[in-house]
Amino acid sequence: MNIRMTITSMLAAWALFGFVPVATAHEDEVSTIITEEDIEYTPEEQVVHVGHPIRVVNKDPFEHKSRVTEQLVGGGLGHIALKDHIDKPGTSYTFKLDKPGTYEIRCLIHDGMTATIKAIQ
Ligand SMILES: [Cu+2]
Repeated sequence: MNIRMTITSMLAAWALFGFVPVATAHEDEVSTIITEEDIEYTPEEQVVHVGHPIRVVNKDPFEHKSRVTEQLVGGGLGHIALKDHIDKPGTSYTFKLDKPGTYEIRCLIHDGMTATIKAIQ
């Protein structure tokens, strides 16, 4: 893939999902890992700092579709921090939470596949 195609596909990803997937060796060292395996997110609960890279790794041999949504203190759902990312088998991607709060990561394909991410300052 040449540089122009790379930039074009990154811009397309940004337009679709509101973020640019990042995958560098350096980030692997500092990312918090959430694994998708056997139709479960592991760990079920995770605390991260705001702005800290969270890497989602799909170890299942099939797709997941992840949405990360803020859970409001009084109940209900707030803003969507990660919109319906297609997690291809054997791939990973990174996202960040920009605002403190409690978030739910949910697979839109597999009912009951959820985990909690708490973002602190
Ligand atoms: Cu799934």
